[in-house]
Amino acid sequence: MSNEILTTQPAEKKKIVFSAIQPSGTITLGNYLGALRNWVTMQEEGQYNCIYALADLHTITVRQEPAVMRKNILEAYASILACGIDTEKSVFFIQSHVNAHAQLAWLLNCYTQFGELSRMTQFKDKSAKHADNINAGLFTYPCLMAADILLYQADLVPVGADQKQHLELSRDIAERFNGRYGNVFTVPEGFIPKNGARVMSLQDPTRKMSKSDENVNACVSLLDTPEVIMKKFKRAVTDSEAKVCVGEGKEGVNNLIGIYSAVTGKTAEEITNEFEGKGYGDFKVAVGEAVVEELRPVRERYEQYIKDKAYLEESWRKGAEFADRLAQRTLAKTMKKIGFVGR
Ligand code: AQP
Repeated sequence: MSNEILTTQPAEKKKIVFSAIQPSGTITLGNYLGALRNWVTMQEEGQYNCIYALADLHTITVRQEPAVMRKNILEAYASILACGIDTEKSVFFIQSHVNAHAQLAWLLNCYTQFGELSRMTQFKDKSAKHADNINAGLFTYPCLMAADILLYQADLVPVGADQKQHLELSRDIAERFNGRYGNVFTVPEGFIPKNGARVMSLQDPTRKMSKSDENVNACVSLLDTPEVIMKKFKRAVTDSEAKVCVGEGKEGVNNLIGIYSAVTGKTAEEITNEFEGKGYGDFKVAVGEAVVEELRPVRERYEQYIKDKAYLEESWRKGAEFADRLAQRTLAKTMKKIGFVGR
């Protein structure tokens, strides 16, 4: 499909979907159920031209150990292939391999106001969390995200609730730029993917499950062994009511029901009926087993990919070459409009 984006006439063009994920730790069950599984669905439905990126430039807004960062990038790339991203059907590349991201981000910095960036709630949250390192990158992160999206003239961007504000800013930047220079950027629409589950921490179910959570029991990784997955679910925080049903003040159980539902396709009502008269022990085992089976093929494919460095390199090179051609077109047009003189 890749060449289709470059060669087809506008009228025949499929909509372009862009999405990215940060290699800021081992990919979690939350990333999988909330994002990656939908990436694969969109790829397989064939309705869109899908462009997916591993957003490594974004990760350095928080300090990274070089060796750990390299390992995370490699593992995340292999994990995403293992989830089912097929480089014959989707463009899948590593952000730092395409220079245009950093270049367009600089340009967009100059078309974004200090006040707009100051209002971003993620900036406020992350500055509170990393008070010793409130760097300029953390502040201008939304401009890099806007560059990621606008470079590919993306029509659609699947977003979780926490990224809505950033997408709105990308739209504002695009509209402002187009207003001044004519039609340069496609103004992207956000959409909430169907079946996009939000997975919460197993230890503090009022917070979302995150790769960078320091509590290893809070988060199920795609690469956890079945034994580890079972152990984490058995330790998951619940409540004292001992009734498997959705309810207020039952965040832990609500989360487990959400996960079980996302994996098995059963509704919350069906799940409540299934566990009528049974305790949380049985329920947690059932959720753990369902997740183990869901992730088993992913982990098996991951073991193959991670051993095959040559294949990984070939895939990301192909992805970067293709992404680069698309990105350069937008970058060149943007620079010309602003008034730069070409080489
Ligand atoms: N818990 C979650 N439930 C559902 N979806 C989730 N996503 C992340 N966590 C959950 C979705 O995964 C995609 C990629 O996210 P990201 O890596 O760009 O950043 P993030 O949302 O900040 O992910 P993490 O795991 O929480 O990373 P850290 O710990 O580094 O901040 C997005 O589509 C996101 O919605």
